[in-house]
Amino acid sequence: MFSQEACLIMSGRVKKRAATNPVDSATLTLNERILKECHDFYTDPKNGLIKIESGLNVDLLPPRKKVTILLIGNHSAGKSSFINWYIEEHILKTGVAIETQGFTFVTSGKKRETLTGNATLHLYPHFKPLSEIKGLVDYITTEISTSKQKKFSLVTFIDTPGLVDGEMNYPFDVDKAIQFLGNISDLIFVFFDPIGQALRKRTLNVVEALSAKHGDKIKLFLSKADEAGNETDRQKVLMQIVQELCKRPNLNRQGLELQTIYLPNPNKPVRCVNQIEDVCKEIEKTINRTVQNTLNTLELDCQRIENAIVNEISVNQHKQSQNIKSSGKGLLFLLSAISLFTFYILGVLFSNMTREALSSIAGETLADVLRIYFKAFSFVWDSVNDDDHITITIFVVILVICLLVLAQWYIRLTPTISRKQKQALLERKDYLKTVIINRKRQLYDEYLKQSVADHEL
Ligand SMILES: Nc1nc2c(ncn2[C@@H]2O[C@H](COP(=O)(O)OP(=O)(O)OP(=O)(O)O)[C@@H](O)[C@H]2O)c(=O)[nH]1
Ligand SMILES: [Mg+2]
Repeated sequence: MFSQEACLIMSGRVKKRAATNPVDSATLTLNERILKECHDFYTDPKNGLIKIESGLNVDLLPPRKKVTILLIGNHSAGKSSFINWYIEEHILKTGVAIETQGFTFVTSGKKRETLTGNATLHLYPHFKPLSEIKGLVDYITTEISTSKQKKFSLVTFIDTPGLVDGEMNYPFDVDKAIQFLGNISDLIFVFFDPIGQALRKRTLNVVEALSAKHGDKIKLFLSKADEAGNETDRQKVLMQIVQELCKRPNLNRQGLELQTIYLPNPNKPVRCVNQIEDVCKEIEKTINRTVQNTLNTLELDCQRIENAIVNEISVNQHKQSQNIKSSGKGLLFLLSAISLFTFYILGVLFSNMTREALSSIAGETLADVLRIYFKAFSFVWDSVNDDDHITITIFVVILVICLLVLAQWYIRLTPTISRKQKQALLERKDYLKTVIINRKRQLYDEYLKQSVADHEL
C-alpha cells in the first residue's frame, strides 16, 4: 500500500520531466549528458523514479554519473603517477618513499579543491559503508580537479595506499577497505612494479580475493616497464609474476593477462612495448558499456514500476471483492443477531402478558395476529419452569453475542485505495511510458548515432 504523499506526487504533477540545465547540456559531452540525465530521472525530488515508486516496494538504485576505477598494487608501483598522467595534472604526491597513506578519490569538477573524509562520504553516499571501518575516515580525501583530459570527466579514480606486508603498517583494515571498494568499482587496475616488490604476500592475497569475485573487472599491469631492464629481463619478471599468481588456488585464471605499461617520457626513449594507450581504450570501453547499461536499466526499472502498479491495482480489486463478500456475511450475522434478540424479547414479553393487556396496547386485531405468531414460543415458554427460563435466557444472550462477534469480524474490511489514488497510479504508469521511456529511446538513438549509420536506426 502506498502513502498518501506518494499519491499526491503522482496526481497530475508528474507530467513535467526532470529538467536539465541548458548551460550544463551545452558544455557536456553526449555520454556525460546521458549519464547525468539518467541519474536525474531517478533522483529528481519531485518527479524522479525513486519518488514515483515510493510505497510500491520496487527498490531502485540511482545510476552513477561516472565510472569508478580502483587502483591497487604494491608500494611505489606508480599508481598515483598513472592518475597524474591520465588527468595531465600533478594532483597526487608521488615518489620512492611510501607516499599514499590513505584512500584518495580523484574526480573532475568545477573548481580545484580537496575534501575531507566526511565530505567525501557525503559526496558519494554509496561509499558510506567505509565509515564503518575503524579509523579509516581520517585517511580518506577527495581531490577535485578541473582537468578535462582524455575521458576524465566521466571517471572517478580511487588511489590506494601501496600494499606492504605486516599488520602494523596501516591504522585501519586496508584489506577490508579494498575488498569493499572492489565491489563497487567498475574497473580494478592492479599495478605490479618490476623491482621485486610485486610478489609481496599482501599484494598477492588481495589480488587473489578480488579476482575470485570480480574476474571481469580486474586488469593486471606490469608498471614502470621501462625500468625492467632489457627485453629478456622484462620477460623474466612477467613470467615470475604470472607463476606466483598461478600458484594461488582461488585466482580466476580466465583471461589472465599482464600488460606492460610505463609513463611515456619524450626525454627517455625506450625500446619497449607500451600498452598504456590500451588502458585508455579500456577506460573508454567501460564508459560506453556503462552508458548502455544505464539506459537499459532505466527501461527495466520503468517496467518494474509499471508491473508494480498493475499488481497494486489488481491486488486492490481483489481486496475490494473480498471486502464485498466479507461485509455481506457480516451483515447476515448482524441481522441474525438482531432478529434473534428481538424475537426472544417479544416472545418473552407476550408470553407473560394477559390477553387484555396485549389488546389494550396493540389493539384487538394486532394482538390476535401476534398471539398466532408467538403461539409456539408461548407454548414452549409456559411448559418450562422458572429456573429453565434463566438458563434459556443466558443461552440466547451468548448466542446473540457470538453472532455479533462474527458480524464484527466479517465487517472489519481490508484497507483499499480510493478511486482518486487509483487514477493517480495510472497517471504514474502513463508518465513512465510516454515521458521516460520515450526520452530513453531518444537518448539511445543519439548514443548510437555516434557509431551507427543513420539509415540503420
Ligand atoms: N621510470 C618510471 N618511473 C615511474 C613510472 N611511474 C611512476 N614512476 C616513479 O615511481 C615512483 C613511485 O611512483 P608513485 O606514483 O608514487 O607510486 P605509488 O604506487 O603511488 O606509490 P605509493 O603511493 O607509495 O603506494 C615515483 O618516483 C615515480 O616518478 C614509470 O612508468 N616509469
Ligand atoms: Mg601513491
